[in-house]
Amino acid sequence: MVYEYADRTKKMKASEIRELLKITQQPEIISFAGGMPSPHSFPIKMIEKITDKVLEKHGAQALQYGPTEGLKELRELLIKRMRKRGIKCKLNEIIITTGSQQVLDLTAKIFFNLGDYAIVECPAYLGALTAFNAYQPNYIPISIDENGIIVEELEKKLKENKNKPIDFIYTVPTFQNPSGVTMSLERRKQILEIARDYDLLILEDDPYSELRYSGRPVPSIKSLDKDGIVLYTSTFSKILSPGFRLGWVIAGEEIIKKMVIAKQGADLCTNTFVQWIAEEYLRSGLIDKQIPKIREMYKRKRDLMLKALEKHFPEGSKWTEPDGGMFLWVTLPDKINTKEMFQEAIKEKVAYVHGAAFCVDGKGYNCMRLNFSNTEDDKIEIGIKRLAKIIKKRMK
Ligand code: PMP
Ligand code: G9A
Repeated sequence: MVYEYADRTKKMKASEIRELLKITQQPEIISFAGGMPSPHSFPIKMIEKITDKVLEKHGAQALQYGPTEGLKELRELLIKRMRKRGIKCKLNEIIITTGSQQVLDLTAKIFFNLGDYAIVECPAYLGALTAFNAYQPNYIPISIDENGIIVEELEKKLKENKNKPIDFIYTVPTFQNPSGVTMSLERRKQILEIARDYDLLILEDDPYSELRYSGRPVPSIKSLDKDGIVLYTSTFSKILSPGFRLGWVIAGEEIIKKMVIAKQGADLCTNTFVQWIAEEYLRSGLIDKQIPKIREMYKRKRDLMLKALEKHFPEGSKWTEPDGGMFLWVTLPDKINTKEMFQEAIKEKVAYVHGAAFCVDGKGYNCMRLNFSNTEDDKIEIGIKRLAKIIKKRMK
C-alpha cells in the first residue's frame, strides 16, 4: 500500500540529536553530542525517599488523572520560585506541561496558520525546529553574536517582511542551546520594544538560567515584560530529571486557556505522579541543596573543556565561553565541513552535533556544538584531543 501522509509530514524531519543518541550510547564513544545532564546530577536517594512519601501521602491522587493545568500545589510553589527569577504570575497564568518541549509544540499548535512565519535564532535549539516543523511555518533566521540576537538584523528583516504573518520570536536568551551565549540586558530590552512595535509575541525558552557558573545574572525577558507579550517556559529537566518530562509555561490567561485546550488533545494531563514528586522536591527545599551541587559539577566540566580546547584545538578555530548551561559552540576554519567529518569522529570514538543541524539558513556547516555536562571529568580532555586530531588532519 502507498500511504498518503498528510502534507504536514513533509516538513517533519527526525531530530539529528535523537538519531545521534542511538549511535552515541555505545559506551566506548565519548559523546559531546546529546544535551544530557550528568547521571551524577540526579538525586536518586532523595527521589527514593520522596517517592515513598508521595505514595503514602497522595497515593491514589498521584496514580489518578489530574487537571490539564497541572497540580495546583505545584503551580503555587512554582509561582513563588518564579519570583526569584523576577517573574510575577497568577495561578491562571501558569500550567504544568510534559517538558518544556511540549510548550514549543503547543505554542506552534495555537499560533501557526499555514504559511505563517516565526523568527528564530541562527543557530537555534533543534528541538524547537522539530516541534515547529509539524505546523509548516516559514522561518526568518536572525544571526546571534556573543550578546545574543543581533538587533539591527532583526529590525532589517522585520522591515523587509513587513506584510508577512509573523507569529513570534523564539529565543533561548540565557546560556543558549546550542551556542552557550547569553543575550545582554540591553538587547533584551530592545527586542521587547521591537516585538511591541511589530505586534509580535516572544517565546522565551529558559531551561538553563539556574545553571550559572560565572558572571552576573541577567533578568529574564519575561521579567521586563509589562504588556503580556512574552510566553515564558522552563523545565525541571536540568535541575531535577529530564526523564520526569516536567516543564511549565507562563503567559497571559487568554493564551493559557488556549494552550490548555490544545494540551487536552495532546495528553489530557501531565504525569501526576512526577508532579507530586516535584512538589515535594520544591516544598522541602531539597531543590536548593541539589542545584549548587549541579552548578559546581558543571562549572568544573566547563572549565575542563575550555582548557582542553585551548590546549589541543588548532589555530583558526574559536569557541564560545559560556557562563552557564551545558553547551559551547566551536567555529572551525571555513574549509571544514563538520557534517562530513562526523563519520571520521565516530571512527575515532568521539561525537558532537554538527552546526548546520541548528541553522535554518544553511550556515553553520563549519561549526559544532559540544555538550560538557554529560561526560565524565577524566574523559573530557581525551575526547577533545581526539576531535583535535581529526580537525588537524582535515586542515592539512
Ligand atoms: N528548550 C531547550 C532550549 C532545551 O535545550 C531543551 C532540552 N534540552 C528543551 C527546550 C526541552 O526540554 P524538556 O522538554 O526536557 O523540558
Ligand atoms: O541535545 C539537546 O539539545 C537536548 C536534548 C534533546 C533530546 O534529547 O532530544
